[in-house]
Order: sequence, then C-alpha cells, then structure tokens
Amino acid sequence: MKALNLTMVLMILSVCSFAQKLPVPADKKATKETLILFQSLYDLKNKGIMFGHQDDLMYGYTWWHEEDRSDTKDITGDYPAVAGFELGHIELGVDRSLDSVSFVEIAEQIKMHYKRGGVVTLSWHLNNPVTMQINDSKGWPHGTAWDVSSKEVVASILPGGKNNELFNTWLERLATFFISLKDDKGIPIPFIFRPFHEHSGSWFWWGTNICTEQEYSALWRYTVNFLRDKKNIHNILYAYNTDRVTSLEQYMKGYPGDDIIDMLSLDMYDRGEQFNGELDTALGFVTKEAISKNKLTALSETGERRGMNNWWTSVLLPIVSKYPLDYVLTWRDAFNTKATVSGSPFHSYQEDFRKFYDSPRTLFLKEITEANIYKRK
Ligand code: BMA
Repeated sequence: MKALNLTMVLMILSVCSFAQKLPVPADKKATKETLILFQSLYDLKNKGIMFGHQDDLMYGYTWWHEEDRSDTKDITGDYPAVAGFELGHIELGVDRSLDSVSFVEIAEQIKMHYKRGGVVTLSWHLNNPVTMQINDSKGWPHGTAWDVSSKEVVASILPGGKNNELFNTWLERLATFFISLKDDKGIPIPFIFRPFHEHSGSWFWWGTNICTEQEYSALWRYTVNFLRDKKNIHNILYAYNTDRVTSLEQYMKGYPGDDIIDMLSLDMYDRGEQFNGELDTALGFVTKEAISKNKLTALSETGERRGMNNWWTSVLLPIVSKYPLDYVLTWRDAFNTKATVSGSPFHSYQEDFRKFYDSPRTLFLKEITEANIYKRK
C-alpha cells in the first residue's frame, strides 16, 4: 500500500512538471530576459497579434530622426509593439546603414523601445562579399545583397572558402554592435534577429537558386555558432524566414535546425487577388509547424500593393486573425519618396488603419506594456 502511494505521488509529480514545462529558446544559455521574452511571446500569440513597423522610430514620409516621433503614433496615438531596424552595411564598419540611418541612432532607439516595453527585430541586407570586391562601373545591384551574379558566394565565405576571413570580420563587427545593446543597468537587450531572409526567392545572394540547401543551412549554423558560442552573445532569438511558399516542404528547404531557430516567419506582400488564398494557406502550415516545434511565428513583412482603401481590415486582419501569430510587420515608410516601399497605406488609408488599431485582435505598444512581457516589477 505504501509503495503504491509512492508510485502515485511520483506519477502526479511528473504529470505536474510536464504540464508546467514551458517552451525555451534554442540557445540553452539564453539570458533570463531573453527566456522571459520568448515565453511571453509564446503565450501572447494566442491572445492577439502585435503590430510591427520597419524603421518606424527612425524616419517617416515627412520627417527624419525626430525625438519620440513615429508614423504609427502620428495616426493612432500609440507606437507599434514591434519595432524593426535594418543593419545592412554594419559589416563594412561604416557609420550609416544602406538606408543612410546612423547605427548610433539605431542603437539609441532600440534601447528606447525596449525601455518602453516593446519588442525589437533586426534585419540585415548585407553586401555581396564576393562581387563587392570587384571594382567595376556596373550600377546597382553590383556588390549589394541583391547581386545574384555569382552562385559561389555562400560556399566562399564558409570555412575552407577564400572569403571566410572576410566574413569573420563582418560577423565581428555585427557582434560588436550586438554587444553594445544594453539597457541602463548594463543588461543585454533581447531581440529577434532575422538574417538571410526570403530564402525561397532568388533575389538575394543566399536565395534558393543561388546556393544549395546544405550551403544555406551551413551559413545559418556558422553565423549562429559564431555569435552564440564564439562571441558568447545570448540575448538573440533567431528567426528563420522565407518569401511566398506553397507547401511546408518548400518552406523548410535549407532549414538549419531546431537547435538554431526560435521563430518560423514568413514574408508575403499582396500582389493581387490570389494573395488572400496564398497567405491563408501558407500561414496555416507555418503556424502549425511552429506549434509542433514549440517556436514563435510571424508574418515578418507584408504590405498592400493593389490600391485597396480597406486592405487592413478586409484582407490582412481576417486572415491573420485565424492563426496564432506573434506579429505582422509592414515595411518602411521611406523618407521623402512618393511611392511607399512598405506597401503599407498608412497615409492614404489612415481611417482603415485606425480600425485595424482598434480591433481587439491587434496589439500595439500600450497593450503589450500592460501585458508586461518582460515581467518587470
Ligand atoms: C528593402 C527596400 C530597400 C531597403 C532595404 C533595407 O526591401 O526597402 O529600399 O534598402 O529593404 O531596408
């Protein structure tokens, strides 16, 4: 009888501990703040979808680096929950990004957004390390992330390749920037990093037809091992990303592994009526896979490109609302250009964007601050 009781107690204990087992980041040494962020986001995706905007805090259509300014806030009175920043050209050791934004100012805004309680995500349109060394008079995209003229690039920067040392220098510079991202108490700020994005397309030198699946996966693993294991950086959540895909098999081509990745994300812009069905299908299999792997998920770039004045509430919201997504992010409102790069009709369709903001399904900064995702006292 005594033995039976003990067995039962042990069984109950093991059931309880199983029920309490929360998902954890891929990095076993993730900092406390990174672990808390990961678990909060894991939970939050069942409650609502955060809105994110690229470069929202750096500039807008009509302004450039103004204190506390944000296009999202201009229209809704609130900041986006997720602030995106771009690191292209950090690898070159220069002061400004490929979009002419100062890296010092990016670091300041990252700290500010974290202090306010928001989520930070970083993208990296890094140059082409092979062709940028070739001096010639060809115009854009020569030497940029969009230069797909050589299929040797990924292999050449991996160990054994002739540009491996150069790539290490680039990763060192990236690491130095990451290490500088600390809060007022000197604690590393956790963030989502989404390099080598839109792999299913072939417009970047790491794209699907430009390197092999094995090379792509090795590029990811090498980068994460460098930052995490060599540089001891443990405040990063890594986002795997593709552009439009029609099957899970296509989505997972080149996936570097569950021990590397924290988030399964997708980029899809609206290029016509078929978008609705395509997005619906893709989010279906991506979010399902994320759940089965205990990972986060996001529609990490999207935007309207067919001139609809009610796109936010008639297309985006009904589709994304069906899925447990962490966030949807629209791309940048490039300064002083007539055309929107983001495809996010902030300015033309403000009324509809306000309705999107008002929806109980969407979360902006105030709502996630209330949700206390960093568990601040
Ligand atoms: C792209 C465009 C480019 C920009 C790049 C990095 O999609 O917006 O103009 O340089 O993102 O922000």
